[in-house]
Amino acid sequence: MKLYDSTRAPGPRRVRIFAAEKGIALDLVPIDLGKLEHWTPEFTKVNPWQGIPALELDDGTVISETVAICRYLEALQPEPHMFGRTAKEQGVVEMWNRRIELGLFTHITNAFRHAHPAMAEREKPQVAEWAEVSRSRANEQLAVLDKHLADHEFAAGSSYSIADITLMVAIDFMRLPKIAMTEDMIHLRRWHAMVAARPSAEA
Ligand SMILES: N[C@@H](CCC(=O)N[C@@H](CS)C(=O)NCC(=O)O)C(=O)O
Repeated sequence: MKLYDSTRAPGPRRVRIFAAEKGIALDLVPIDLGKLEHWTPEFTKVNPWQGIPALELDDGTVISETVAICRYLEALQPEPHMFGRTAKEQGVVEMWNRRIELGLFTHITNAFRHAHPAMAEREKPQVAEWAEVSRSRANEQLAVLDKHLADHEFAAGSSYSIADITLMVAIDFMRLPKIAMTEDMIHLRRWHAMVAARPSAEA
């Protein structure tokens, strides 16, 4: 299995961490987004959506979309469960993963994409106001998540899951648009230190 990857992009990092938690080895194929390698005709054949991550299976099938790739890996190797085991766990993990991806991660990436000069070529048009709105939405969500983590060890349910990966990668990516956890977000900080200490965080 080949993972089209970039060490700088948050999406592929989610997949690398997910695979590392399961002990699944992936052949990494670097794609340089800065050089627009994802816009080349060769890569467009791999993924017409021109984004990474994309996972190419040995039979040539390509699965793109971060969560779809993670679901495929989960089906291939269910242990350790990262999308929940019981119906209730699966519902809770899905809820938090979507809340974090749609409610936080997307705002963080838009705060970066719509403001940073390095993204001008790739995000047309860049809308500065959109970046500012995204930044304030992200800050609101961080406060909500801090409250949630006051009485929850993990982002979703009682064990580590894809929701923790999505949240950690989103928070680590905040350094680019210069968004930060405030000092008083002690629960989010406690949780972040815990998940960042897992060996998979280095993947
Ligand atoms: N919905 C897709 C989004 C894929 C995506 O946008 N990936 C980013 C990197 S994290 C990318 O390839 N961006 C291309 C660009 O910035 O031009 C997913 O969840 O995998």
